[in-house]
Amino acid sequence: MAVPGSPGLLRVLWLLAVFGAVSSLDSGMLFPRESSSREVKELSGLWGFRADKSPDRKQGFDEAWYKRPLAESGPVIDMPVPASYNDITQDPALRDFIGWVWYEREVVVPARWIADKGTRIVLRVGSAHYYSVTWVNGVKVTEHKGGHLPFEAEIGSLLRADPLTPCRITIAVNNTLTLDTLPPGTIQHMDDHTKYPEGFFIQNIYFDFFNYAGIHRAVLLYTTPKAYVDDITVVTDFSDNTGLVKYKVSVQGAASASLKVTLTDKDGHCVASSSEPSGVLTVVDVKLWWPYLMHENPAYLYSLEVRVLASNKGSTSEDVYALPVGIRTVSVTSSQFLINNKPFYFHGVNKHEDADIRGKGFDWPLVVKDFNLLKWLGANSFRTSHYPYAEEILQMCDRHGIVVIDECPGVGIKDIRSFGNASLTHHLFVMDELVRRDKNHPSVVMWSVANEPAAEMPPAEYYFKTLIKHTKALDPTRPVTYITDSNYARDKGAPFVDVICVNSYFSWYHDPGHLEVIPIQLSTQFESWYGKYQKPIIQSEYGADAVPGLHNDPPMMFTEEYQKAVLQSYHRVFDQKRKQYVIGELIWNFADFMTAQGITRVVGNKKGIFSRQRQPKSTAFILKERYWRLANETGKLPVWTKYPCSL
Ligand code: GCB
Repeated sequence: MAVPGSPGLLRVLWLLAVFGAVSSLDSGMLFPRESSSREVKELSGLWGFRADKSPDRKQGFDEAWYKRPLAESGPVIDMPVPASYNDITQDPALRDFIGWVWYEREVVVPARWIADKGTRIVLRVGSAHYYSVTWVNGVKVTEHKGGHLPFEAEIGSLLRADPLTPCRITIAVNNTLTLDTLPPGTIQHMDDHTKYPEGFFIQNIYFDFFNYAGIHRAVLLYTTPKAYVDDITVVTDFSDNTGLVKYKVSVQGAASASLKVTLTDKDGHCVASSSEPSGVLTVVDVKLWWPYLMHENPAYLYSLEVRVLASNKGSTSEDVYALPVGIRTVSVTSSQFLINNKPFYFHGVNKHEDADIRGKGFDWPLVVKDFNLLKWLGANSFRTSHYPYAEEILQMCDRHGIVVIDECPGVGIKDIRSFGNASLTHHLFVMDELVRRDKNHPSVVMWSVANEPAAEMPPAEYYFKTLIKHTKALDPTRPVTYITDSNYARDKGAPFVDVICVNSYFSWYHDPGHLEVIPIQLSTQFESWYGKYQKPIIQSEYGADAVPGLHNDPPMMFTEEYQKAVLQSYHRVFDQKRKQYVIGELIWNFADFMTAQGITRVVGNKKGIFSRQRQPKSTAFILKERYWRLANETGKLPVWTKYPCSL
């Protein structure tokens, strides 16, 4: 975290000190961007698809479906990528499928990519849920455990070995969750044949969203020269009017290389440059990155262009990569969250990547619609409940000034066996992957390592101490938290977090129907947590289900009136406590979303203030009114907001 108020030299020393830690991840995962030296070919569209419905789900591996075109080993259907496969067909068995599914696509690779041996050709999968194995022309190129995060493989030499064969990409994806996956789950076989058919089994999950599966984000081929920018890490700070951009560039594949690093402002003017692979760039008259509604000119981004000129055996090549950079600091006191040394109050939402038909598949129209709704609402922040969102979404946050609590998929850690070594090792690895991917986003201000784990269990203490320490070592510039729903006195991990994030559902899961308990229970909640830890608190979830269009007055559960009354009751308490140590409120949820079927869910969770189709319920207007009032009180509205019709 930044050290508010320290003098310039100390700041540079501090930046140098934290930097070793931030850059300790050994290989990069830069977002693929086109440049004069890089090309990107998106493989979105229709892929061939088959679910392996064999009893043990292993037929595809036993018969090596990846060796030949998929259509030669059985029937194949069209499957859009990116999309979850679950809601695409009319087949309930595919909607609820557990096990391996197979995707295949033949790609025409530009001949010049193949011909030029100085070109690296990289296959990248934005995310596939949960476990994936990838082959190119029948040769395995990579395996990856975990949804929500990208993975890639260099496939140039493979393609060049047989340049006349078309490039056939096969990806097998398995959505089975076990005790040491993130999120965890268990498979339960039902062997009582008086009750269940032969081979019947279910996937138990301990989280409240549909376990959508498939290839959820874009699959790409991209190129770089042989000598390329593998990673860039940026940490920013400022002192008075001077911005500091500490950077480190890692280059791969070059025997010798020279480098040019240029920081340009929005108008394309160079504001600082260097020819060193690491250093601190100084920006005079810095324009800081501010959150939406905190400044008249929010989300200011510079561009850090890195050029690598390499020579290899007499030939030279150049690689160019441009990274958007927002200069800002984040820090936490015992009662405040500071961005650029000014108190920041989170008035935002929790979201899901979730929509009709496409499930968790990335979809630009949905992303842009959601950002328009966030801005309309006057929300300045969201939490990526309960897993990392697509990088394109974080880029939108950088560009629009929406502040992000970036959460890893540590949701539903409820079974004591999920606190074991295998789970912890995987959890630490996922944090490595997440920090490596998202470390340079100015919008990301805090890491959340988990949601509502069974934090009262004895092993939780070691587990969270280790996990939080590890995350802070990866990135000492951002606070770390996890989201709790346990009691302040029993929570074993709370001593290690920087900010207390509490979820509570008074008058819903407890004392259902009794709105009158909210003021007292919520005040007690805040006072107990603050009394014990003296750390700032975010109400990281609160809300109530409302079936859109269902009304009753006096309010009854599941009606829009009840949802409204719950929110208003919470808000009254927030208004008392935000003057003290409550630093934010995030509604559960932005929009209705799909869940597993169950007796408490009527075609999904209905705690959205928007329907799943993004239409407002009455509460959206309540929240809009509140968020704009909060923004008026705590921030500075951008000039264009004076003309509300432009929203
Ligand atoms: C929670 C969970 C969230 C659920 C929500 C609910 O505490 O964090 O994943 O969807 O409650 O509506 O039950």
